[in-house]
Amino acid sequence: MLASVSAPSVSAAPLGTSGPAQPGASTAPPDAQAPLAVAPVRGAWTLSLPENASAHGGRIDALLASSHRFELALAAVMFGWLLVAVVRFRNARRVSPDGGTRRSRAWVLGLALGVFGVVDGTLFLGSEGYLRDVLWNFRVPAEDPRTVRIQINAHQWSWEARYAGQDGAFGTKDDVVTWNDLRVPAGVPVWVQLVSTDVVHGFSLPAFRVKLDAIPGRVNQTWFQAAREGAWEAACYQHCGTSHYRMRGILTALSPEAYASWLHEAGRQAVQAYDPDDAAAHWGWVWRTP
Ligand SMILES: [Cu+2]
Repeated sequence: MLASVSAPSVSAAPLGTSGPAQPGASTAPPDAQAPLAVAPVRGAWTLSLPENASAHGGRIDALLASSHRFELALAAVMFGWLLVAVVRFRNARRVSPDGGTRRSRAWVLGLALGVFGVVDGTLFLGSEGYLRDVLWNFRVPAEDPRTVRIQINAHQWSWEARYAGQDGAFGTKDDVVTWNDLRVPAGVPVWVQLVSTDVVHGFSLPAFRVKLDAIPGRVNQTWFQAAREGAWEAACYQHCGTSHYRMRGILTALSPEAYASWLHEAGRQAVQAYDPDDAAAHWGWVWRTP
């Protein structure tokens, strides 16, 4: 997979101990009996996609929309033809097919190939463009000096996130660690590297059209960019045990200034609370660019 790098030394320790205290962030392991971090969305039944909060999510939505338009058009043509055939030949006695003429077979083959070329060709080109420009294009977060890097450690049943802090280096005293609480600046690339310490989890940001497997023993990565400020769900989409349904967090996109001041204060408190003997708090890996 292009979207992943092999795991260097992932020293994610056994979990269950809290990291350093952060201001305004969930830093303690979630209590299994506590209310959900994010209230379930109770809205009217809808067939539409979740709102799009990503700078690039519109391209995924456009692909889905064109796929649906093709499906609708093909279904309309096929059902229409079926209806015509049933009505027009309702009194026909002959039931065995004659295989058609050469000409009719050529028509069928040509039509099938034409439909395949147009429908699958459009989807292929759209997908390929998205992979090239966005999903696999790590040059964007790598070359943008504002990029926020986050290491996420998935485990039963929460998301533990690590920020490099003010010094920009992971594995130092000012690393900021949060639980089920992702904070990012709006309008800035966010580069996520993801591991799991137990079973396979699925990191999902529905409003950002982001899905990424968290697999024990390897580091997967993706990037996205919040189009605006707000708060959205971060969910696990891979059934991962009895409390899978509780494995939810919240992603908050702040203004760049609010994000910077949060990180500054959280890093300051992390330095104060740093405990060199708390082995469980010192997970992480060397950030590598593919
Ligand atoms: Cu999970």
